[in-house]
Amino acid sequence: MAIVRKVSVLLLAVFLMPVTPIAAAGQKVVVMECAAAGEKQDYDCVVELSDKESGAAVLHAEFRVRAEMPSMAGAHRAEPVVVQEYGQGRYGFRIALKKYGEWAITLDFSKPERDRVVKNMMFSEGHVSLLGRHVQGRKHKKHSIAVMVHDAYVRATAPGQRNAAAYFVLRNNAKSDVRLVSVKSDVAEVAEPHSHVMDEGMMKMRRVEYIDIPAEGETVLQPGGLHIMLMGLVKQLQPGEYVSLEFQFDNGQKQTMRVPVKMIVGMSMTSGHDKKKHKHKHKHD
Ligand SMILES: [Cu+2]
Repeated sequence: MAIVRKVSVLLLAVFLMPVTPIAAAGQKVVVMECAAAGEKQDYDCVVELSDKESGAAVLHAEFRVRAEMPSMAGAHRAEPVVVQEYGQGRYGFRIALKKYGEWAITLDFSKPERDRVVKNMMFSEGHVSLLGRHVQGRKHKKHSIAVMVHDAYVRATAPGQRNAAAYFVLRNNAKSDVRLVSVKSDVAEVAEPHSHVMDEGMMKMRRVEYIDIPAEGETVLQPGGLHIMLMGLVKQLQPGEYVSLEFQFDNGQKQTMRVPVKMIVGMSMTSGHDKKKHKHKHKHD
């Protein structure tokens, strides 16, 4: 159990509120930042885990997240949410709070060890602040998480298939537009952004140079629309596996994520693929 002392309500006029590290009962330091994710009371939170002694990032942790309002004695709860590993000790999740006010966010860890961390945070319109002790001297990384990647997955492939597609939601919490300029993957020779366009009554895929995410907005990559084409796969992608995707944004943000491979039923990945207009540097079949 983390010790959370209520000292003061910090109402800071920043959109992204960096939050103080709280040492868990285990061997790790947990830092959490949350930012409003849209019109509703949805919040995007990023958790950074590091080893208490060495400071090294804690990888492949597993935990569940739930939230409740301490003042309402169980009356207001947020559903447990899925946590996505971003790599480098960072994890993200979106939580839907139904009310503004003080919420206790509970992280229940099953890996690397059983552990529970509770953070009490004040969510009000446009602001998120920590209720608890303030640790001086921590370098605030206010813009480190301008863009958050959600619900990412890669489509599973059949044996011999050379291409796959990755889909996700890009949320931009910054007050200016951000551009996704490149993607790399450990399982593909080339990863490039594509869009689907209607051409002479046919749906075709086209390479695009970048993907824009509007200020305080979202861009959705989904089947039939924008996607990241993974070309020249080095192996078959099977459901349950993970691939690594590295994102580079034009604001300098770089992020590596472990993304699950999923079997997608329905529209074939290669449907409408215009091989003549698709100029790839490598051969693909
Ligand atoms: Cu494509």
